[in-house]
Amino acid sequence: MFRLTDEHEHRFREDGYLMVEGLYDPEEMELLLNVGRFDGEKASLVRAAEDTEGRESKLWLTSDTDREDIYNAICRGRRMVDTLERLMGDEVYLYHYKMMVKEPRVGGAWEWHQDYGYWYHNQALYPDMASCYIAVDRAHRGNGCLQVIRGSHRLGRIEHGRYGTQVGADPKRVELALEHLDHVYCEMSPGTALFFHANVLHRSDPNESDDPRWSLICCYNTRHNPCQDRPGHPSYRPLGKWDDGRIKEVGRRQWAELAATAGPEAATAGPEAGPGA
Ligand SMILES: O=C(O)CCC(=O)C(=O)O
Repeated sequence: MFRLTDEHEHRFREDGYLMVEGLYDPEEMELLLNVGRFDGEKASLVRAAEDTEGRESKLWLTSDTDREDIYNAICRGRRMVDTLERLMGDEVYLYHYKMMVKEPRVGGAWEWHQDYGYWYHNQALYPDMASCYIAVDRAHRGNGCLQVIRGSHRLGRIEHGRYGTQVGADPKRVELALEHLDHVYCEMSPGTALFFHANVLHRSDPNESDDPRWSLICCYNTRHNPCQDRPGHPSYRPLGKWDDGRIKEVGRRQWAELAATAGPEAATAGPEAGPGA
């Protein structure tokens, strides 16, 4: 069971991120991957995001907190929420969560940006927001793992503009940051989580490998931070915490229901079908 220490808090304050290996166990990630792959309802929300070379990543995004599903069990779980509340020094609520899928040889890149570079335009008053990137399957350099600039959350908000098809941080400021700060590739095995501050500069390369890259990114705002109330980017609403045991309890039930209606492919899904296994 993960326990946040003073040293973890110190690292998060200094680096702007904290990687926790094995925050989620193999069964939790296998359930999440299987549910994600066969979830027809979420499939109807999927949109493609194009990079500057025309390569497409797929993603769905929602702020739904009403359903009893594995996504909510993770986003509301104490392991996640208690950790973020300590790192951010306040009560947090769910801003949204999204599944990001980079398919083999197809999934595209994300340009350098800060999440607050976007959320600032939702009238979020402070950058006191953070996310947790969960590696659902293995993320490595070849399939476009997340990259961060260590300590870049202390640079303040950088101007963002449209560069090609994506909105990204001013490339001159990024270049300057890279002259002085470390560029870190976050290679992660399934179940590893990366907590990161909304002002951390991050990006990722396209997926040039035969391995898919699935990740669930859960994004939170702090209670003291007012913002516009928009679909997918809500203002404060209390987030009831769930016990972490519900991830497996709800996930097993959801997967059993999906597998029963999903056809023969689902019957072979399991550890050996998971690309990260
Ligand atoms: O999934 C990725 O590689 C990048 C995602 C990202 O930067 C974001 O959602 O803000």
